[in-house]
Amino acid sequence: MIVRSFTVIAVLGLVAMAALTTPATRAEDKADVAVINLTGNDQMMYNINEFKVKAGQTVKLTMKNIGKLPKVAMGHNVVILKAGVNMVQFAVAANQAPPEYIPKDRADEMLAHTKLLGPDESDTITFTAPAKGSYDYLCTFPGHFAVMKGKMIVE
Ligand SMILES: [Cu+2]
Repeated sequence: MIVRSFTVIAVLGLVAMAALTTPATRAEDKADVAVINLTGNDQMMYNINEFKVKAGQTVKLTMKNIGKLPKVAMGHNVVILKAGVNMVQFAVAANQAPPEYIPKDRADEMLAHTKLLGPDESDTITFTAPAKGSYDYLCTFPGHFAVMKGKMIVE
């Protein structure tokens, strides 16, 4: 009898905990979105060379090419690399991957990437911020990464 009562209390306790924690967690997840707006211009520059997000947060990143030069001459994208990937080696490989300059054989080295964008084009990508750390991002249009690069800081 004592054992059975204890079991009932324990089960009720679990049900109460689930009821208290689950809805709150879901609501937080929905609200917790980092919105990042990147631009690239005809001077081969991003507007932001560093942005901060929180680990586990949903990141909604929009990249827009605000230049006027044609895409074949001044296309822009953004590729966010996983931790520990050598950016120079990645960019060299990307040079060999026209027309988008996304090296398909290195898919496992990218956290996320946009399309290659011409004037006035934009692309929005959504991904989950990884573990705390510093992650390089770059434009893989040939020659751009020397200046079109930055860091996503995950706190
Ligand atoms: Cu570029």
